[in-house]
Amino acid sequence: DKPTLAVVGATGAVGTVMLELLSTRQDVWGEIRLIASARSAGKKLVVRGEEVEVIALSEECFDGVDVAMFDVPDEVSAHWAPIAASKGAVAVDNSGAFRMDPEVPLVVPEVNAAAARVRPRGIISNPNCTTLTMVVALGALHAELGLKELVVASYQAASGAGQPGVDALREQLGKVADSRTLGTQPGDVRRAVGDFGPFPAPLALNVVPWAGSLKDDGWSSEELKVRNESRKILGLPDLKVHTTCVRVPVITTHSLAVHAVFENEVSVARAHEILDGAPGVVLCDDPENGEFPTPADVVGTDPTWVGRVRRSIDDPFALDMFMCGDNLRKGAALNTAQIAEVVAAELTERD
Ligand code: 11C
Repeated sequence: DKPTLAVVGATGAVGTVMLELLSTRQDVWGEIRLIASARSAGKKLVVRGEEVEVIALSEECFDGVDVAMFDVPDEVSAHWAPIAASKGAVAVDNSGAFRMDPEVPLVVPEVNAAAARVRPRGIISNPNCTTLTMVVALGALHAELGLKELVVASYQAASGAGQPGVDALREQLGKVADSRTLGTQPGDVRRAVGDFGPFPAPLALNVVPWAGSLKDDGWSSEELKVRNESRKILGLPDLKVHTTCVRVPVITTHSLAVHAVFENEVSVARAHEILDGAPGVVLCDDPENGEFPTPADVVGTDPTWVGRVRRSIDDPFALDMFMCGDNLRKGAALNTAQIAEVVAAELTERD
């Protein structure tokens, strides 16, 4: 029998993309059970071309479930993922609740699929979308060249802050679109926009050097996640990572400027060769013809796109690159689905 899948958070921004994905990927699942808060119970959603009624989250929801995906806030996952695991399901969690727990593997199938097999708590974590925008390409480069240090600046889309982020950006863009003067005087955009939504400054006609919550010494939670999660996924606990996370007025698809220092001398030709052959990566690097990834072109696609690959002028051991990835697909729903499929294959193999 094919394994039973539960999708917890089926009605949210990531859940919606998940249902689309499950309808297009190879069908490894028997029953797919859709779970959400009591408010959404009774709604009918389409998955694999069939209408399925959403049921309210409860302990009984997990009866007979083999794999339970969680696309919900940290506190909801923190409470419910262990309950799903205690009922025999493997929980695949897209929140930040368990990522740095040493007893929970943090998995990106192209990089460390085997880690998914060792899960003492019955929980597997899915990384943060900003980490996921670079780690597949960096994993491929690391395997050949040995990664030593990263300097990263992110350009993060509004949908990283969920539907309220997207709504706020669209509303702000509406307020500034017709003006021929806004953006020329200090504070004029701030006053015109009024409500910043989930962002600490206007996002329309602006960039905002902030994502997440304030942590020690002025770091944002997002910057610490990029550092700590990259170290764990790549198995490099001492990797030096310097990150600045920035929000930009893009709806969906995160981008990163990455300076990566390696153990070995690098060349653009060798980097191209590695990236071109790496599963889950598309090399798009022909600046002479104006070809490089941009979020507007990458949105809605699965791979990590890499372009602007240059050898550092001042360090023959370092590359500078630009990467884009859809934060709702590989950054969230797709990687979660891929992990769940790795588990499904393991369960099927065992039977
Ligand atoms: C953002 N990356 O763009 C965040 C959203 O740890 O899963 C995802 C937060 C997380 O704001």
